[in-house]
Amino acid sequence: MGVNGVPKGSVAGLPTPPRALVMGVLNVTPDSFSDGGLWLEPERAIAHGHELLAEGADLIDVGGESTRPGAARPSEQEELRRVIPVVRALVEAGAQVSIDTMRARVAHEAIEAGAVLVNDVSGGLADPEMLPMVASSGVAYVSMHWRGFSDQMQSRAVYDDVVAEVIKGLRSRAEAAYAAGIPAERIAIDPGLGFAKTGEHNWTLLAALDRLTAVGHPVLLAASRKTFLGTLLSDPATGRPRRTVERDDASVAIAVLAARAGVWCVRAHAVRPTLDAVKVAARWGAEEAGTSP
Ligand code: PMM
Repeated sequence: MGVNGVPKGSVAGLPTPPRALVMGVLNVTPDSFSDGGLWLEPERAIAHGHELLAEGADLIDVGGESTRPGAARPSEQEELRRVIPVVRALVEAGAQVSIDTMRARVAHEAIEAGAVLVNDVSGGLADPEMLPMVASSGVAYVSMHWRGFSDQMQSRAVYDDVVAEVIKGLRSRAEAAYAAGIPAERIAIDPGLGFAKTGEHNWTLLAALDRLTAVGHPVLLAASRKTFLGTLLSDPATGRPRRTVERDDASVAIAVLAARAGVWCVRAHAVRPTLDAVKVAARWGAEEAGTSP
């Protein structure tokens, strides 16, 4: 585990504050599970991106494909139409933009528009062109643990030992990334909470974050507003899951615990409270370590 509250590792080419980074979520989709449809028009998406930037997001993660369980894929043309104007406008506004895509062509055009990070939830498995394209572009890469597209992933949530199998999968995809020419210092890993994982699997992985940070790449964690939090917070009277937009306090709690465990970056819908929380975790850890300002 890293020093409490201080991220374990950094990714070449990205900001390095002495705390976990906060990646703001900007889904330009009709159907993402928490904010789908809200920012589908480019102007609205750009305006929301400006809000995330003003709240202090270190990175803004622009995505045009919903990965909610069961979601259908948009065409490549449609994905490009959704994301490229948004990436361009936010880069012009001074943001560090991450492109959340499984398609090499979308990633390539986003990089041309100024994106500095490719966030590939398939770890390079969905598009054989992705790893070589990222290698030649020189940007940073997030490789997430993945077991297939959204229409099939829930049936693949079967593990004997979820932590060991996720770590094995992440190591094997990191090796594929090195083999394609992406330098190790540009790669972060992500256990992919909710992707071919039940809520129980997610909690098991969270409790084992120290084993993930020991793999040797900075760890990104994306728990914000996910279904397992809705289940945890379900109404005791009706059993109904907590609504997505009312899961931010729990998401912030996860962010602070993840920061304590040495996670490099947390992906969040509610940027301002998440940033406050990781600052608290870092200050607290510095006090413990005797390195406070
Ligand atoms: N989850 C979603 C989208 N992109 N990217 C990474 N690296 N890790 C994730 O777990 C992840 C992701 C789905 O959540 P959303 O609908 O709130 O964007």
